[in-house]
Amino acid sequence: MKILVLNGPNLNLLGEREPEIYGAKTLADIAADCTALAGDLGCEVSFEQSNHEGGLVDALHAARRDHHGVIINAGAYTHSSIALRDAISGVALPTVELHISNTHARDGFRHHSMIAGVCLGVIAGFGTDGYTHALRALHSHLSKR
Ligand code: CA2
Repeated sequence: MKILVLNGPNLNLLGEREPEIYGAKTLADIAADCTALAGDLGCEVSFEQSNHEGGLVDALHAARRDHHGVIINAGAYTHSSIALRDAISGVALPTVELHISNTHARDGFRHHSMIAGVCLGVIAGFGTDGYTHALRALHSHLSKR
């Protein structure tokens, strides 16, 4: 079982800015946490980050070939990208939408997700621990299929 953890715009800055919202961990720290958990669960994870909408679409298309599921923190594209919604729906891999912050407790423009309707489920508000929560949830889902 192979799972892609895909991160969108500005998430490469994790651990450097706004720790009060996004915590102190870097994307590399999160990748290490997920890799350790994947070892325990007996699955494999790969990680990608892009600041570009098309880069995220390309990564989803590539995942179709050899991955079984996706965890996506699409960053601000969550709230705007029909292209990303179409890619998630088109690739048809079980996908978990993940947010570090509780987007519903923030600005009104963060309350709507363009992608939630084509995702298996949504995890938001648990800080960077949300990545391992999402991995457990997706692994459990895929194990039942
Ligand atoms: O809570 C999340 O995970 C978000 O997806 C983060 C996005 C935001 O646009 C979404 O509404 C919710 C923003 C990511 C920005 O990441 C930064 C990390 C460190 C410093 C500055 C930005």
